[in-house]
Parts: sequence; C-alpha cells; structure tokens
Amino acid sequence: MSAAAAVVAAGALVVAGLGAHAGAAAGSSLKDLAEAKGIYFGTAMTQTDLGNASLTAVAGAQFDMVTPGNEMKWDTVEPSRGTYNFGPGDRIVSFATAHGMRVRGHNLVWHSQLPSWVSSLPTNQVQAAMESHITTTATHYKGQLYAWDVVNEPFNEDGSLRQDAFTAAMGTGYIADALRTAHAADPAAKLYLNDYNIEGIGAKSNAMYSLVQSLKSQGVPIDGVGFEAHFIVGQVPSTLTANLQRFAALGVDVAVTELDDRIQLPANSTALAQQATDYSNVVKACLAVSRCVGVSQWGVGDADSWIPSAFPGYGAATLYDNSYQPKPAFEATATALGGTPGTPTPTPTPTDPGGASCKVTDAVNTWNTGLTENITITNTGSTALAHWALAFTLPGGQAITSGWNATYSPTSGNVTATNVSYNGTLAAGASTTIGFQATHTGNAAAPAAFALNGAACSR
Ligand code: G2I
Repeated sequence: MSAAAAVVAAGALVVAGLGAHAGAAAGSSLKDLAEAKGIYFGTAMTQTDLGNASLTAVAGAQFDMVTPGNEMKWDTVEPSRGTYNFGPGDRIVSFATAHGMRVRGHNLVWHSQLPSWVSSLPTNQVQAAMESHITTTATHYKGQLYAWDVVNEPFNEDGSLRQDAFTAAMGTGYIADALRTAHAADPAAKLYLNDYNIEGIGAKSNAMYSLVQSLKSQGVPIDGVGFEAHFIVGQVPSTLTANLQRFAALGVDVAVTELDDRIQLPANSTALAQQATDYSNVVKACLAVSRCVGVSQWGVGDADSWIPSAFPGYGAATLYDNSYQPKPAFEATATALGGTPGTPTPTPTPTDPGGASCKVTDAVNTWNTGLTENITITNTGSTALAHWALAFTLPGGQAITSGWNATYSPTSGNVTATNVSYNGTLAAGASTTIGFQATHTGNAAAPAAFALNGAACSR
C-alpha cells in the first residue's frame, strides 16, 4: 500500500524515487484514482508499443506501473550464454521513467521464452547459469524496478511442480535459490512468484499457498505473489477476494499482474457489460485486501493483446478498443476505484506523447583517461513533452563519474539520462543541453543509439 521508497542504486549517480502522487482524484485517470486508494494501476507494454503514439498517450496518461511484455525475459536478455542484451528492457524503463511510472520486472526464471542453450546445458551447469542470469540482470536493473517476477508459472494445473530444466537440476529448491540470488543483487526490489489459474481457491493455488508458506518459514526472501488473472468473460472466480486474503495473511503482498478478460468475437453489448462487471469485481477484490498493492492489465488496448493469436476467435479483452477508445470496462474500473460514474472519460494528455521525435547534437572533449560530453536534445515533434528520458549507449570502457542537468543511470553501457525538476518540459522545437564527465580506457568516442522517450533520435 505504500508509495515506493526512493532507492539509490550502487553504480547509479542519482535514481529518482517514483513514489505515488499523493491522494488527488482530480482528472480521474485510472492512476490518480488508484493512487488515491493506495494502489497502482498498471499495464504491460512492449517495445513495439513505444512507436505507437495513440497507445503511448493513453499509457502515459492512465497507468502508473509498466510491465515489459517480453523485453526482460531470458530469451531477450541473455540469448546466448554470457551475452546480455538489455536495450529492449531499458527502453521500456526509459518510457516509464519519463512518464512517472514504476516498473515490474518480468521475469527472471521461466520455462517459456527460455533460450535453448539453457535447456541444453548439462544438468550440473544449470544452477550456475540461472544464478549468473539472475545476478547480472537484477544488478543491471538495480534501483530501477519496483518488483521482479523472480519465478514465473512454476506449477502445473493439478498443483504439481512443472518439470523443466530448473527442477531437473535442482528440484523444488531452485525457487528458494532464485529468490535468494535476486535478493542479493537488488535488495530493494519486491520479489514475486507469479502464476495463472491461481486466482480462485483450487489445487493450483493451494500448491502456491503451501510453497509460499514453506518459503516464509525458511526465511527465504519472498515479498509477493502475482495473480495473472487471464479471465474468460463471466468467469472471475467467486473466491478471488478470499484467496488474495489468505495469501496476504501469510505475510506477503499480492497483486493482479496480467489482467485481461476475453470475449468470443464479435463482442456484443451484453458481453461488454459483463466484462465491465468482471473488471469492477477484480478491482474491488484488490481494494478489499489491504496487502493488495495494485492491478495491471496485460496490454494497453485490444489491438495489443496476446489473446487473439493465442485463442483464435476470442479477443476484446482489455479496457480499450482497437482505436484506444475506452470500453464499458474502463468506466466500471474507474468507478470501482472511486471515480464518479458518468464523468467524461479522461482524454490522453495531448502535450505528452510518449513517442517523441528528436535530434541530438553532441560534443566530446577528451584527455588520456577522461572525457566530458555535452548533449543538446531538440524536441523536433509538434507537441511539448512534460518529462523526458534520453537513452544512449556508452562505448565500452566508459563510465560516467558526474553529470549535469540530468540524472544518469546506470553509469556505463545502456544509460538513461532523465530530466531533472527544472528541465522536464520541452516545448515543440525547444532544445535543452545536458552533459557528463566520464572515465575511459582508450575509446573516447561519443555515445550511440540516442532515443528520447523511446523514439530514436537523429544526430
Ligand atoms: O501468454 C500471456 C502471458 C502469460 N503470463 C506470462 C507472460 O509473460 C505472457 O506474456 C506473453 C506475451 O504477451 C506474448 O507476447 O508471453 C508470450 C510467450 O509466452 C508472448 O508471445 C510471444 C510469441 O509467442 C512469440 O512468437 C513472439 O516472438 O511473443 C514473442 C514476441 O513478440
């Protein structure tokens, strides 16, 4: 229920805490309403989404938590052993930071979207590979994430443990090992187990319940359980609140992490009305449980949802239609969060499109072991930005030691420079200059791959 504490990452010069705004229901966006109730309202977003201006306008205006849809999964982050690719995840974090949103990291260990090199390893090498993956990934994002789904979807439907490369190598113990390893790398991130079909009381949720109880009794660092909530319209389990409550009573946070509610297409008004009731019931269940920290839906609008490809003939599962117009479920969600029924639905903030358009000019001054870099960012789009985050890649061997007019995190590799309080507004056509000092080991070249609020910049 609490606002995120500001956390300072080792290796980061300054990391702004992204605490919830205090109280105000003004504007009646989902995030304002949720924050007034002490929870967050989030959405999944993918890299592709960042280039969609209608989507980013809605996302930035309505949601205060982002879960990367695919960008932090093992197959993206470490496609071959020891080779890490944080660019896609960093771009989601930059978007979130630029829009005052927090981020749920998703995920560190999962049987799916697991690169084949992991499942092909000899059993006695899996633990070391898992631990390095967790340590490197959680260290990279240290201080930047609200939470991690450390282990995703560990159970079969009957409550037995899913057999995969991790159980083959370590048995059930891989879960405690993964949680301990993640905690060592990023002690401030809330560590979750996340699964689907555990929303109501049944064999699978009982298995998760027993696991959490056992982990807590062993002192394993576990902070929360994520209930994905991929529902079919009209089938929200009646035991949802009671189930969330019994987990909370174990001493963990609970969250609805991937909410959607699929409808057989074409969606008629009866189904859309039932969907509105379903969304409302899910929000009410979270509000009824004091340790329920928030609700996230899976994809901003129906056009971004995984449902039509995974369940042919079904879709219309989110709060927004294919044109990002709010559906009946949106108003029901806002009302369940304490908004006034019939209030005109908020329109996305036109001054703050996520997909920016930008130009960067930069100048480097170097000496044998150091350099200074000044970067001028120009908003070449036609609308003002209310916040910005400039992502870029530092050449190998360079490490930022101090900076001006922005906060820089992390200090090497894929860096994000985030506006400070006095230069977040960037009018159409306006420029702002930031800079930093860095050490180098021979390569004093300028950074590459500048992107502002997720959109690539010209040089
Ligand atoms: O399946 C829905 C969600 C269930 N819980 C865990 C989540 O991580 C999962 O998300 C989905 C993504 O939304 C999909 O986008 O996970 C799927 C994979 O299990 C993602 O689908 C994959 C496709 O299967 C791939 O073919 C595609 O290359 O997305 C990939 C990237 O677009």
